[in-house]
Amino acid sequence: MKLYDSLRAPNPRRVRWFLAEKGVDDIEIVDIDLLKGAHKQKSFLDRAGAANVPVLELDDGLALTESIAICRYLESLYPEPNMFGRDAREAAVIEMWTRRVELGLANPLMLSVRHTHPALAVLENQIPAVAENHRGAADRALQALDVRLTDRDFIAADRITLADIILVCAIDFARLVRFRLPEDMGGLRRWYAAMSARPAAKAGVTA
Ligand SMILES: N[C@@H](CCC(=O)N[C@@H](CS)C(=O)NCC(=O)O)C(=O)O
Repeated sequence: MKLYDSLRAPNPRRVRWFLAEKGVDDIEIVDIDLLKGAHKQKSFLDRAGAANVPVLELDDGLALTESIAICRYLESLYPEPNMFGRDAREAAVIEMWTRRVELGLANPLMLSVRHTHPALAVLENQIPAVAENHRGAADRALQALDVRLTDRDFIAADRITLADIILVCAIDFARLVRFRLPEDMGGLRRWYAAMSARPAAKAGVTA
């Protein structure tokens, strides 16, 4: 297997973090320079079928894109520690929170960065109003998550799951545009400090 990755990009980092939690370190990593357009080259597109990362290329040539699909496949290969749910009920709750975090927060935050940060102008036709609109949506979603985390250590279960990984990667990416968790969001700030202290937090970031 090969994992096509890009340092500093939030979606590949989800996969790197997920693998680190599972102690998997023997998958070949191929760095793709997004800012130089390496993902738009024919050789990459022929292989991956989509101009984005992460891509997990299996030994039979199948290219999996979408970070959540990749993590689900990796969970089947490396089931412990479990991060997608041990039974139907738990899996449904984890999926519910994973989608809430992805759609309500990670996607809006990512768009607010892409439409703002000067270095990302090569990837995005930047429209300041889009950034502002999505930033507002992200702020509202953060409030709900802060309430959820008031008396919990993790978003969806009694242990780290993909929902936590998606959220922390989104928050860290938004630091590029000086995003910080508001001082009064005690639940989220406590959770964020604990997530950032995990050894896996170093996965997929530059030194
Ligand atoms: N929903 C996809 C999103 C993948 C994605 O947008 N990746 C970004 C990097 S974080 C990318 O490759 N962008 C290339 C571009 O914008 O041209 C996933 O979760 O894997």
